[in-house]
Amino acid sequence: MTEIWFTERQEEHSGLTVRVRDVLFSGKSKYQEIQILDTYSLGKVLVLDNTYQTTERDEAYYHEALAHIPLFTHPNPRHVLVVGGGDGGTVREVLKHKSVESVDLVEIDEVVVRECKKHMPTLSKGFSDERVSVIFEDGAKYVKETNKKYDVVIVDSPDPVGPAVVLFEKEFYENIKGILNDGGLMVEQTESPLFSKDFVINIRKTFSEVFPIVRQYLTVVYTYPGATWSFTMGSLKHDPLKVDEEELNKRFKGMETKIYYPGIHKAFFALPRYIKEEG
Ligand code: AG3
Repeated sequence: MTEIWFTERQEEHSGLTVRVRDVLFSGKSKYQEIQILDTYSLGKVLVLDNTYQTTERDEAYYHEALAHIPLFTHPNPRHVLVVGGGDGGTVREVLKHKSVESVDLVEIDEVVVRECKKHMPTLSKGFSDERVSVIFEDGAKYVKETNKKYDVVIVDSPDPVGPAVVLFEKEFYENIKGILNDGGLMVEQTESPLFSKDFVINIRKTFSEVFPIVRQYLTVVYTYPGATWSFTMGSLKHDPLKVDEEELNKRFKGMETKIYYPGIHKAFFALPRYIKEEG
């Protein structure tokens, strides 16, 4: 029998390859090529424009870091905006917080949401929660034009190529700052420090031009380039390194997670020397 293998070329001379059991969806939307693959070793996998977006096997390392670090840094997150993240993994984690009253997900591509609802229910199950509204729009345009305000904004973006480049620019962060409530904060996935060291350092500088408190933290995602993955947080008031662990323990009680627990919160912010702030 012919074997099917999928490779994401992650650098010029290397990539990550996985054996495919079945192609559950393959198509082209207005915005991108979309594949949902059933694989032998990673479970179901969402691929956009030939890059791994999320896999059942390692998605918790990414989505829990992206959602719980900002939500537990904010003392009482009630209104949350998620930009991107059409697979639903981030929304699923946000909904675990009892304080959260509304989650708006702004995703440009309806087809991603439709197909993930169909094929990846372990990620997309949160979409049926009544606190969630899905808005199909360009995220950069939404944050510029909306009159709504949020406590926490989470940017679950793709790589900074093509139309996604604007999601990594100062103007975008200024617009997000403009829709934050007092004491609000934002976080964005900011790529691989191993493969894109200068990008990670530069994005920290861009955030610093907009937010008084800027912190970066890391997780591990086997299928992303370099496997070490960074996030950047911009905050108006609350510092993730000053959270009160006892307070977090109270809020965390009964929450089901794979990676996150209050005792690990500050440890996420330990950075290796090559990307650490000088001084
Ligand atoms: N968004 C970030 C994916 C970046 C992966 N890059 C790559 N494979 N080259 C993931 C969305 C998950 N909700």
